Amino acid sequence: MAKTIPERKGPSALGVDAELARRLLHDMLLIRRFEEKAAEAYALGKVGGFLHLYIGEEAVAVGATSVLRADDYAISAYRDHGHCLAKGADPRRVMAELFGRRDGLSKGKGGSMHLFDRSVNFLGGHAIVGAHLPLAAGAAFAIKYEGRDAVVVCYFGDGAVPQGEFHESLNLGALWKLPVIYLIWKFGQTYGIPSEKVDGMDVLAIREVVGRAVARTRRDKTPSLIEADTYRFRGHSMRDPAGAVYRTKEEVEREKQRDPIVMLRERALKAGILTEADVQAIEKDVNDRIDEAVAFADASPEPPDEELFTDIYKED
Ligand SMILES: Cc1ncc(C[n+]2csc(CCOP(=O)(O)OP(=O)(O)O)c2C)c(N)n1
Repeated sequence: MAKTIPERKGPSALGVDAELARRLLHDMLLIRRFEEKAAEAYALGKVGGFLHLYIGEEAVAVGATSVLRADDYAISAYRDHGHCLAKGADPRRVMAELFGRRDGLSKGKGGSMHLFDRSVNFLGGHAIVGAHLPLAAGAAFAIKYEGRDAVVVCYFGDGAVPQGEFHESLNLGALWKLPVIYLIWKFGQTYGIPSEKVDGMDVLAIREVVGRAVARTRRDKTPSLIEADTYRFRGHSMRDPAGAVYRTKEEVEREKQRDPIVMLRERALKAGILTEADVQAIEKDVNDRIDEAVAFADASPEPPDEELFTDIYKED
């Protein structure tokens, strides 16, 4: 059997064989070396204007492109060399563009931030933060209008998130069901404030992340943004008690494997922090209190009609 790289934990179900591993490594290295050379050329005065490097972030472009087809599209911001090369542009023509030469992808008229290669469906390099998000939606709309099944991958940094285009484009994408994947290369903060993503099903991870944010917010008087990745087991409301109107029962059952209560219980038992007897005592205590709450509510009388006109915060 062919050797495979063990899969990382996570949602990916893709196997990685030697050929794919070679391709991924090759494409990432190509971008890395290309940019090292571009930086050198810049220092030598061969590249005019701006030059934003992508070094260290190659995995995003290469990993994403590796699951695209040739008829799919990519569009990016000004940090675009990696996305353009990964999509298959000729490195010679990309370098020539950086140098402002006639054989460049945009005939030397665009430079580093304005690469464009129709032959590989790379829709640009865009210098204005957030400006290409609606273009991605537009390209996706065209695909849908023409009845094709291609997709658009739109890369951008988290700096675009506070821009109106971000909200407008994602909203239109959702409403019109456009085939576009918005991929944020997150480097630091979202909305210009400290932000973190956390597994919302892991109570200990949430303690850690929120604990950090509370300390920072208290100390620096700055807002924080936390994205807790969760899964609600029940429906939107009791109109959908089974929670299966917009998702399948199988999906819900699968996600229940991540039940935060079960996970904490198992971890605590495994680590010997709690015993079975402790867990049973907790369960009994909780059940008693809930039974008591129901009995209390059952025993409480209906409010009299005159209560309709009283202020609950006023002293009797
Ligand atoms: C509308 C707009 N405002 C400001 C700028 C100036 N600008 C260039 S890069 C940049 C930061 C963008 O950060 P981010 O999107 O997170 O990408 P990163 O550079 O970190 O990869 C800004 C504000 C711009 N190009 N466009």
